[in-house]
Amino acid sequence: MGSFDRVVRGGVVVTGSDTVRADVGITGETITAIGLDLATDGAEVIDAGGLLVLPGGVDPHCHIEQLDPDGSSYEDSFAQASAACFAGGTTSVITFAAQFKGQRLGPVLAEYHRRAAQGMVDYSFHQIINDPFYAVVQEDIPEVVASGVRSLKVFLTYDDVRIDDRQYLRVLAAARRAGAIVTVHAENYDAIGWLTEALLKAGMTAPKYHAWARPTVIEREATHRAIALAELVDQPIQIFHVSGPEPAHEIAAAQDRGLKVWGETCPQYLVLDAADMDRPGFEGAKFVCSPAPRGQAESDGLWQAIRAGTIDIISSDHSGHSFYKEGIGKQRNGTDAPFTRIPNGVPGLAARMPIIFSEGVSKGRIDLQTFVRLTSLNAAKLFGLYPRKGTIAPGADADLVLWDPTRKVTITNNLMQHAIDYTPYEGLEVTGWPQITIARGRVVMQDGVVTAEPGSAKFLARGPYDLIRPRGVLPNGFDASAIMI
Ligand code: DUC
Ligand code: ZN
Ligand code: ZN
Repeated sequence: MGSFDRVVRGGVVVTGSDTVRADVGITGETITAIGLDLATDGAEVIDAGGLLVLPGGVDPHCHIEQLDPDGSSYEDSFAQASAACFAGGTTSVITFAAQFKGQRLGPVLAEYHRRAAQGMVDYSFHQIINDPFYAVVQEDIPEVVASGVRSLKVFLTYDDVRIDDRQYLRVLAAARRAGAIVTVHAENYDAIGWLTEALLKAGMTAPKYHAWARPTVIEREATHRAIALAELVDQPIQIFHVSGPEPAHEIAAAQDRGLKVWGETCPQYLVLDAADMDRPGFEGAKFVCSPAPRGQAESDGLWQAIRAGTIDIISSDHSGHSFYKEGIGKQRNGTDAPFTRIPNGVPGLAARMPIIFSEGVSKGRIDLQTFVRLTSLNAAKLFGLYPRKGTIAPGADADLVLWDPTRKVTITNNLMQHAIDYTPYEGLEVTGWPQITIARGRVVMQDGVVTAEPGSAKFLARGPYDLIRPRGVLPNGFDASAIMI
């Protein structure tokens, strides 16, 4: 009897730092060896000849079964979303537990745990803070963080969920005390409101005006402010879904000054365009998300920011709203709805890695190691999942994706395996496709067939880690966060 349960044999192993020809030995749920010609006696051999062996993807920003204030939820169940993840090579997600006004966090988080445990993909949460009242800040945030949810998410815009600058400061301070990172949706609430009112008064209500209501400048301003206030509190933050070079420059400037500020972008800002929202009829609603997709110059600028390392994570921001179903999803308010009443977001769990591989590696914009850093390693590091996730190393979870770098695929919705009835990437041709996904040692997807058992997901509790420790640099050396609740 050999020492491995499974051996992935004959592939090219890629991590965030290396590309080597090697076998991977798996014992139980764990990688136990990497080397040439590992003994295979008694082991199941998984042939990786001609394939790349990559760490399973980590998607650190996706909305799954998220509840709306009216009690309805985003369409994908955790089980369906897990299938979509595995189909696209992703084996871990960080999704959201959403607090609404007046709610304590304990029961909110418990409900999302209950839901997520029914899926197959390993998960953690960002705790959304919509209402940082005293008990939430004083008692709940420390408890949530101690339970392993080591990131808080805030919106600086959206009517029902935004927090103002003073509230943002309270959340930053609470995160600093508890040892969590804060992730930020950065757009200027009042400027969007002002522009929106003008557009509606002028009768400009079609989906394409969604982009007019939130031009880049309002994202740049909010990014600048989010960073400045985080500097004031000395609290590490990540700016979510950066849509172009202007907000990316704000992040680069902060990084140049040594601040702990990170940025992510998403495939929609690399391959979609504001013009997509101007398709005939209601079709443009398929592409309505926030920030809005922009144009070629912005996606070129984003690739530059990615190559420079300013943007070091690409998430999906998967937000499933079907397009064709009457009365729900994008049609919730009818097909004549003004842009203000179209649910925001695009689905993308399964499309994320193939699009980034194709647009990045296959088109020569980035190398293989950068692809791994963008799609798994950096998210695992920033959010405290490393080295269990995000790499191929002895002791890491055996989460692997066996990737065919030459396979050409035209993206269609049936390949996405989500509950949503469309993909904004329909018809996009990609080179490079996941052939086998292995999650904690089990083959969970082969040739598009997902075989994982619902209920096999594990919660990924995240303990304290150095990367998100505050720098200890405060204006005047005065730590207001130690005083202000
Ligand atoms: N924007 C978000 O901030 N979240 C979900 C979807 C979207 O478009
Ligand atoms: Zn957002
Ligand atoms: Zn989001």
